Amino acid sequence: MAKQKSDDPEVKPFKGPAGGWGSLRSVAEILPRERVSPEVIRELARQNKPEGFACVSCAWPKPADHHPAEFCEEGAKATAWELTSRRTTPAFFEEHTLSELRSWRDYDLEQHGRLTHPLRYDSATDKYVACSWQDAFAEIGDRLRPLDPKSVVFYSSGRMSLEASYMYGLMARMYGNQNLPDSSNMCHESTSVGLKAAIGVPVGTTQLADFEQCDAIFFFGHNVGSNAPRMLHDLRSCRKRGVEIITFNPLKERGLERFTDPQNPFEMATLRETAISTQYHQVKAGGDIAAMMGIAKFLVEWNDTAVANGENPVLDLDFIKAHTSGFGEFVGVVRAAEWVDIERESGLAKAEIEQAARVYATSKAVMAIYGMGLTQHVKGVENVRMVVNLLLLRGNIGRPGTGPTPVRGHSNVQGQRTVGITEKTELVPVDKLEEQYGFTAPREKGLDTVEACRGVIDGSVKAFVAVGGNFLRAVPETAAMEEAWPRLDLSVQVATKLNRNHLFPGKVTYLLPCLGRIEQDVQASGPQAVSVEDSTSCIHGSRGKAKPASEFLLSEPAIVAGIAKQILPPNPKADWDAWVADYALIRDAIEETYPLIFKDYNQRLFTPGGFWKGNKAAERIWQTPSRKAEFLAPSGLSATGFADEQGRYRLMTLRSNDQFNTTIYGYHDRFRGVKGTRDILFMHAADIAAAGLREGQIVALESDAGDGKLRRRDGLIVTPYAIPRGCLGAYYPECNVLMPVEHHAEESHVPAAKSVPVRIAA
Ligand SMILES: Nc1nc2c(c(=O)[nH]1)N[C@H]1C(S)=C(S)[C@@H](COP(=O)(O)OP(=O)(O)OC[C@H]3O[C@@H](n4cnc5c(=O)[nH]c(N)nc54)[C@H](O)[C@@H]3O)O[C@H]1N2
Ligand SMILES: Nc1nc2c(c(=O)[nH]1)N[C@H]1C(S)=C(S)[C@@H](COP(=O)(O)OP(=O)(O)OC[C@H]3O[C@@H](n4cnc5c(=O)[nH]c(N)nc54)[C@H](O)[C@@H]3O)O[C@H]1N2
Ligand SMILES: [Mo]
Repeated sequence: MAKQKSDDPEVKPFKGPAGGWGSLRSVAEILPRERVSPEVIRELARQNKPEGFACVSCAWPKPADHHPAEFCEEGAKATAWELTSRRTTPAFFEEHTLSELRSWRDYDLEQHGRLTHPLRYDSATDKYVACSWQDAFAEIGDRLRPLDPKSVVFYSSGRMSLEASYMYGLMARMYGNQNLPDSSNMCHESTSVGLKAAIGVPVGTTQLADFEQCDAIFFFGHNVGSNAPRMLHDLRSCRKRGVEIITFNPLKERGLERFTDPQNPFEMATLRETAISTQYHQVKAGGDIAAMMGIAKFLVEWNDTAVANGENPVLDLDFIKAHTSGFGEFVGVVRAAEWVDIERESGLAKAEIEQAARVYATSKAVMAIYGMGLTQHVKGVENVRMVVNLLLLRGNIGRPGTGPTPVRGHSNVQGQRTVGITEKTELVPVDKLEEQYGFTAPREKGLDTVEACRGVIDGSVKAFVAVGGNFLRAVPETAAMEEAWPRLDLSVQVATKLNRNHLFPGKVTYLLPCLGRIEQDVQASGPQAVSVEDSTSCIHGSRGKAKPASEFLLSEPAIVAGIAKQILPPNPKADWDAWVADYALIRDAIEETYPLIFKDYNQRLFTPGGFWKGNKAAERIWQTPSRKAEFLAPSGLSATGFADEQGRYRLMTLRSNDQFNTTIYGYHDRFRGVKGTRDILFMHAADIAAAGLREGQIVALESDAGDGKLRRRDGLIVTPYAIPRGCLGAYYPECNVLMPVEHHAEESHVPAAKSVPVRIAA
């Protein structure tokens, strides 16, 4: 087995741009590493194009007028990862016990290749053994039927198609629960909660066309160069038009600094770069509310002056009057905020904030783009609402070139929510489902990710079914979770590759291999297509054409149906077999449940650029209780949820440029200059000195949650880095062991992964 070398780690500033030759070189290295066939090259040409397949990496929209190659370095890695020629067969499991595999790194587990057979865990030998699909479904059914539905969790990770997601959510409700946590619970749930309360929709209001009409972009807490690189094309076009891009990020992320378009031969040949951010503010982790409060303070002040002088107001007072509520109270809070507090909490000087405010005040159309840097905080929902407050001040929602633009994570994470993967009754048309399928749907709120973790630890969760993802690795408190997992009566994991979650069996355990989205999915009626929803609410068809990794794989819809038929009484209205035979029938069922969003679903499936599901807030129709857009003042200036203390740091857990969530593609983080290791602790040079440490020293982090529980991560290399004082950076998921389950966003329960209170131990 090929183990990538992780010795000789090296950290040295990276001088190149995002994209550019480094990106092409990286793609050229991946393809041989995965030992891919020429087929992969063919598939890359179909990626993100009409009639092609929707990339399995990020959720950035796929434009109608696409580039010759509509994929990025990260998308190429994801495709190669799925189409690798490597295989993890039953013979592999004959040679390795789970105890042994638990000592392997995440990288080595997945790098071994695609799972090929359904597997059952045999506790006598501590090994997985091949089994038949029939036996697997039968025993899963036997175990699930007698359980109290409330004690069973149905997790999914956000790449499952709309079709499979709809079936999965329906199955859970017919079985008797809404315990449907998904990766969104760890990701943009703060957006879903915050935007819903403020503007009446749980999603962003913008589309790709808005990039052509904005004149400023405010960019918070998203690492575009690594995590949504195709957006760099949109940002670059904006810069060419002179759009101001004002970035707030504790780290200087290369993709936000400069970019060379690998698709542009002239730029590549001449090493031309486009500077992306026109202002770069290294805000403290958790300091965005304060920074935005500072901007709002300038705007209010300038508005006062303008109005007093009889000039045009700086705030859009007509919009505020006609469309919003809560303005007076919000402005009261803004006026009361003190500059010393704003500067301390944001880590930015008043003059710096003034620069940003000046651009905001003089721009006609502003978009606000953001990611995990805002959502994954104790006050993550307040962060999101503060973005809305800022936009509302100048009517920057519901006009061309304006609006909140959350950058979603997984390729269909937003879509899963659209078709019923949610623990919240109010997000699902339960009455409609009851009528359509003739059953009584549960109304009791289901378990989200944090509650599911609590349930696994306290033993109230008895069975866990996961379609995709790596729950045990992605969640907080990984040590306690791994310890508790074997107490489950049943653990079922549907996956494409072996990951750490699979190494922790329950009393009965199945590991079921499925087709990936790039692979051809042939059912009784012929080859099938599926669909996904992107970050801008556009729905795209996706057709896999690659040869499946093994003849024993089933599709996700087929696996969901296989379980559903075992645990539910026959119901002619939910014909699982007919759905699996022809996915167009699942889409008809989805259209019946959601007639407005999915009108003419099958006919519109392959609309170039996708078909838009619509957005009331974008039309300035506010589906809030007050029927207005809500100014909602934050409860304080810091998003961290804990007080600063001597020796306590704010740890941000980060993705590298060489991973997709818990999937580690490699040990380089090119843009941050890290080579050959992930055991890095990014720290300000002055903090290193003040703590009596030195560069390269190996230290441990301990959680400083104040609950008396020891959580520790050893072996981190102290690395001086341009990061605000008092803040630390280290990689996810290796540092999840430091995160208490209870350290989460207050209203959305998103684990607060961007400000974990820690101390440094020698
Ligand atoms: N290649 C690749 N693509 C991906 C993923 C991947 O792992 N690899 N993951 C996918 C998923 S599921 C998601 S959710 C997205 C994640 O994409 P991002 O939203 O970019 O998430 P992170 O990589 O966690 O990086 C968060 C960024 O926020 C900054 N940050 C941290 N704390 C703060 C703060 O308090 N304030 C501000 N202003 N900034 C802060 C960090 O420096 C970093 O630049 O990407 C998706 N796309
Ligand atoms: N500390 C910290 N924790 C975090 C975060 C953070 O920034 N910091 N980010 C959070 C976020 S934003 C997210 S979204 C979660 C991610 O949490 P998850 O979505 O649970 O994790 P992934 O790493 O995306 O899942 C990878 C696994 O999915 C399986 N897989 C891949 N493709 C397919 C497929 O087509 N079908 C099926 N069935 N399985 C497939 C593979 O077996 C692979 O091992 O992590 C969260 N956790
Ligand atoms: Mo995510």
